[in-house]
Amino acid sequence: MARDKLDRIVGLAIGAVAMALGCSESADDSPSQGRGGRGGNGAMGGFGGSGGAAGSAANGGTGAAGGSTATGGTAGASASGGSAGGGGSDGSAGSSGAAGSDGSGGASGAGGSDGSGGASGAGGSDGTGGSSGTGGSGGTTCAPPSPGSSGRNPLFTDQYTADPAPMVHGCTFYIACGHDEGNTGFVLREWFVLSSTDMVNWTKRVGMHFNTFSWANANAWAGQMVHKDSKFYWYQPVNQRGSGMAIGVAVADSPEGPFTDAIGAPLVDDALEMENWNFDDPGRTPFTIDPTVFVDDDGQAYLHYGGFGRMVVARLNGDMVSIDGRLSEVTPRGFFEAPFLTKRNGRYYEIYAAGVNPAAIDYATSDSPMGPWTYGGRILDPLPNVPGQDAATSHPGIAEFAGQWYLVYHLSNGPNGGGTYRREVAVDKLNFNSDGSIQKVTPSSGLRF
Ligand code: FUB
Repeated sequence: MARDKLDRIVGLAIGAVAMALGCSESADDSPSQGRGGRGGNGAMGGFGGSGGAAGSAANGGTGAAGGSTATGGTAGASASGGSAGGGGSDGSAGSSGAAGSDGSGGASGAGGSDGSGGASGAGGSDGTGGSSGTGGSGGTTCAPPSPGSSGRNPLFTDQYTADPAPMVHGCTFYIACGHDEGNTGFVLREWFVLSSTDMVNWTKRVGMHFNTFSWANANAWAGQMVHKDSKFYWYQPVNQRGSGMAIGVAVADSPEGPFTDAIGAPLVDDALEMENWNFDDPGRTPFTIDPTVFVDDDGQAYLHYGGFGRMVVARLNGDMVSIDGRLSEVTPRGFFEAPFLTKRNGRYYEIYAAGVNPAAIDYATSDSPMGPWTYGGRILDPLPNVPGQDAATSHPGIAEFAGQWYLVYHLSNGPNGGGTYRREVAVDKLNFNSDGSIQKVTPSSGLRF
């Protein structure tokens, strides 16, 4: 069955991934700072995105709006007593809420900050003043890294880390990644969660093992964790026992876990793909690896995945653990594997490993999360080979934190031995041009602030 496809891929023996598969040592391996806060009484902090609407209770504002990346929450507009406005914006205090409509005075809204919820709205100013706000959904105003501080690349040298995917939640920058334990082939059995609140000091802990999925028996490859509705979903490619690579999803109440299998079966596997495309040969299906999930401003989530030059796109249902409709192949130019989907200023960005290994990092954009994609350019050149090592795979993700975008990727030629199967996660700043294009990144020895 799907093993045929794996064998076929191995047979191709192109690129380091194919080679790696062929010599596997073991049978066992709103980016935009979250969602916009809701208006009204919400006590939960928003984590960026668009500002939530302010409360608009008749008797006064009921709280500040959600935090936003760029814009404060909107003002209250109740007939009596405007509500507080002003979500915390990205890196700056939330703006004041404008006066409520109808002349009855809006309150000033304090900015949400640090996820602690918007401050109370003051009373309306016109007799019918609004009562105190009950705490808006907080904006996330995260402190930027300290000026003069510096980090180091790779982030860790005590263990090998690979396939990073960033997630900013609250004021913590998380990186979900794999744990390379191989030498002459891929051996990945567990995933790490790396985290930092200052981009300089990082912690590393095991987040999950592939055996969280009872139906899996190997290959804890490149996954991504996302947040939606107070749950954390970790989409992971693993080897499905008796079959080939498949994508599972685990869920937890915290990025720290504990994670449990959300379905008890794969979300996507060869069987689903064959049914989707009416294939009778699993060898015709796309390579079911490297899931990326993006939750859009309206709550709609999208799953992309794929490898060996074929990228699949699909909508997820609201439960985050089932596919809405059909899978489609909509592959950006040059795509090889490792897609990462995000959004900035209304434009969708697909960042991905491009070209047969050694891979570069390229990107494409679209006005739809389902594509089609317009090639954007190169972000990261293939890492230079080092004698005795190689730099085969590349694996990217990008996220914004405290007003700065970052590229996470892995080195294969790090200072710790390196090589295709001993990779090390690194972070560098990523900058956009005014037209939305992405500037190239030069790998550094560490972040400087
Ligand atoms: O780590 C195993 C595979 O290597 C990943 O799934 C790919 O993205 C490549 O990095």
